[in-house]
Amino acid sequence: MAKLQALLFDVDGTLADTEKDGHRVAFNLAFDEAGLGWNWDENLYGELLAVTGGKERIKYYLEKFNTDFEKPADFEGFVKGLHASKTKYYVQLMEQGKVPLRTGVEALIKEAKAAGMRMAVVTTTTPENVTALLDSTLGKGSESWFEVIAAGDIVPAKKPAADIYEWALAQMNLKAEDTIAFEDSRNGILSSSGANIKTIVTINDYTQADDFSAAVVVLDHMGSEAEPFTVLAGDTFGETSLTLSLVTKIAEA
Ligand code: XBP
Ligand code: MG
Repeated sequence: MAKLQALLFDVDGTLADTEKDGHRVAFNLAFDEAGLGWNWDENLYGELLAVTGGKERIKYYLEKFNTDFEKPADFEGFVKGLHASKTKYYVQLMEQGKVPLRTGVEALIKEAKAAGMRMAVVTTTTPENVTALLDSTLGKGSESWFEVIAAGDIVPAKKPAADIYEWALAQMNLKAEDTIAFEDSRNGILSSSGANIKTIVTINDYTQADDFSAAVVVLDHMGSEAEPFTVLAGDTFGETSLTLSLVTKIAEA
């Protein structure tokens, strides 16, 4: 790498633990509203995370875990409507401040912003969800700190395909080697490394057993002075939190 020029952040599981207490809860509220009687408990949701994207996840659930469900004639419309309802509930949950940022995330983003480092969001989730999370955690309008929000259906093939990262790089007119990605899951790192982007992984309960052999560094979280990270793989040069200077060292090593 010549010089680090941009930080590319995944959202779900990386910036915040949105899956268990955000997306999963919102799906269940939408299922209740539609009178479906479906319930995605924490264990089942872990299995459903094999597939990224909410609409795709609903279809996967019906293919694999609820095969008796009689699909309505307009199945695509049904899934789309259910997913729109889920997004409405998710945004409400974020507005209520139900999900905080993970350790060290706010500090790194604020430091990068102050230093003029370019940043982007690269996620499979719906754009409204990104806005809602950033508004509720970093403050209204904080989305504008990110030059590009690569999200949702912007590319047809979601993670683990590399398309969303490649799309973000093209938008920013950057090469993979000028950037570093932050991910939390196997599907995420398959996507970022598929685009040849060095990736720092912060694991979570759902992803701790995933294969992260493609990561340059694997941590339990980004760390802070009060709560140092634990290094699970890779070299963090003796440091204990992901400052911009450490991220730059990792990226340029
Ligand atoms: C995130 C996801 C998303 C959310 C749901 O993956 O899998 O699908 O669970 O979002 P990643 P939508 O962190 O790898 O981007 O319901 O808005 O699609
Ligand atoms: Mg993720």
